[in-house]
Amino acid sequence: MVSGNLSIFFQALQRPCWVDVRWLGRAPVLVLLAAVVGCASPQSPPPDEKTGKRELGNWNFETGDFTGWRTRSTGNGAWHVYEDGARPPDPTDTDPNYPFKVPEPPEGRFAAVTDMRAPGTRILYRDVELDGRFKLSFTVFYESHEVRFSSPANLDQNHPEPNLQFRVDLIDPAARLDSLAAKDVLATIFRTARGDPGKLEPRTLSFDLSRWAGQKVRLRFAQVDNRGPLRAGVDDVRLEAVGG
Ligand SMILES: [Ca+2]
Repeated sequence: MVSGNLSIFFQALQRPCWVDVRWLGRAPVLVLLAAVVGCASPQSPPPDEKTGKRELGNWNFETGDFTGWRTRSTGNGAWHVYEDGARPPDPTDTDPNYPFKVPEPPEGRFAAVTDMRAPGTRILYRDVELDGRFKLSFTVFYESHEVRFSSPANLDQNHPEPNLQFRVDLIDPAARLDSLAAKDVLATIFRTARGDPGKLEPRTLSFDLSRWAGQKVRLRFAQVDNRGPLRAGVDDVRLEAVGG
């Protein structure tokens, strides 16, 4: 009987939360427990306790797509949601001369990554209404097959000189999406620079957004390459309320 109940328990764990009521007549305690544990599994993370925004907004890409986000690409390539670091998310959009191999999604099942066959600029972004003081955090990684990073003051893959960069900015939502003008870029949270190593393992960064409390800002992840693939990734973006 114990093993039977355990079987029901583990079956329930693998089912969507909403079907567990079927089992109530047989093992109510275990099934209710399974429902609670199942609902709290890593594939279904709870919303942030303070903001309630995380799951609703797909900040960690666990819907398996870009729900809540927007992307824009020029030239070749794009941002993709992926779940296997050794398998290109779109086989038609990857350079076979530089096989796709990136870290596994740093959090949960899915993350976002750029992939490409030729020069391009890929931007992933979303607007955030900061109705209070928040701390932003996210995880980034990259892998370049051309280790000489170069960051001219534009995101143009047609720039005549090498343009190989990955950067994360807070920008004015009214600005041109690819602007690097000082009046448009409110803050640069991360950027590659000349001399950086060609590979960055997943690293979590945080940044205080309190200065923009009460405003709407645009979070922009931008990656450009015109001298070989630079695959850049992001996951687990969080907004957490700070202070009282
Ligand atoms: Ca994730």
